Amino acid sequence: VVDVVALGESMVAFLPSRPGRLADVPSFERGIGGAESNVACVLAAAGHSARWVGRVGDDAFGDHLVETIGGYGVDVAHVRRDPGRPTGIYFRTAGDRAGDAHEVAYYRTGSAASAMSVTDPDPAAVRAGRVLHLSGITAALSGTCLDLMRDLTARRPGRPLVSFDVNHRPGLWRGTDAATVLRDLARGADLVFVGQDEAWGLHSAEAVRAALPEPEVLVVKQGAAGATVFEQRDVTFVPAPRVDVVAAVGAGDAFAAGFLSATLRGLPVRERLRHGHLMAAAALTAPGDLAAPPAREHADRLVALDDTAWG
Ligand code: KDG
Repeated sequence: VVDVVALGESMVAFLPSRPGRLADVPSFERGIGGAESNVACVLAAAGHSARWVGRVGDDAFGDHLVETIGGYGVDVAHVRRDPGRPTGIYFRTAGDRAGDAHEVAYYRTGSAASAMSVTDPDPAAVRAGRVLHLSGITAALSGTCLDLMRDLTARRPGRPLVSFDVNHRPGLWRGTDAATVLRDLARGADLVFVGQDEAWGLHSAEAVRAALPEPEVLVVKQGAAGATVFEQRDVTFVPAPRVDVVAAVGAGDAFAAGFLSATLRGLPVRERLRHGHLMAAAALTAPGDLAAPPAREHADRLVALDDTAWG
């Protein structure tokens, strides 16, 4: 059994050669993006078996994604190739340093991934892991993708542990009530990650928990301050290490991967949070959507530092 299956759309990402408005950026460097495959890549780098399931076009960008994500050691055997639809791509600004504009331009309408449905990709391959990691991005891609998300978050006996990162991307949701859809999907998950800034206008972690009592484990990420976990009757806050942010994109995925890795290893909640923060710190201090994470032994040593080092 594979440790984690991550399902979602991956895209070729075009990263700006310099800061500034998208309209002014003269050239871009190719990278890869995709919240769920980012999680799979970080998990594979941390020594877990991870599978990414999705759809890409039968085109060069699809080749690049499959080869690059496969190169991280992620199982890509169940990624479908669609000869009739293109691989999604996106462009973004450097953003993220205080005062910079943050713009994202998606070219993914009608993409191969938007044709995902309850029967495609292979449902058996999707459900084959100990953990199935999903995100709210998929729900915004098309009606068939939303149906798939509803199917995968339906509570059924024998399903894998369902992990759901809310990942509200306003640019994908024009005209639709994202808040209600995302909250309903989160209700069906066992483990939920949500940023305080995307948490339905609620202003405290406790208020988020009150609005979302169903998931066994709820992680509320409070930006640079840290994150709070609600699990049974316990509430645990762990501060995040202070870092100089180079690019925030991908930090949430890295956090989820660190937390999931520690969960798979059966570690206590404080360590799960620290592993999340540590992987996020690695992503925050690198320009792309995906940073090389610290190796497991290295991460374990950093997590074991005493409270004074962790602030
Ligand atoms: O979490 C990072 C992702 O947002 C990025 O890699 C691109 O998947 C992406 C999206 O849909 O925004």
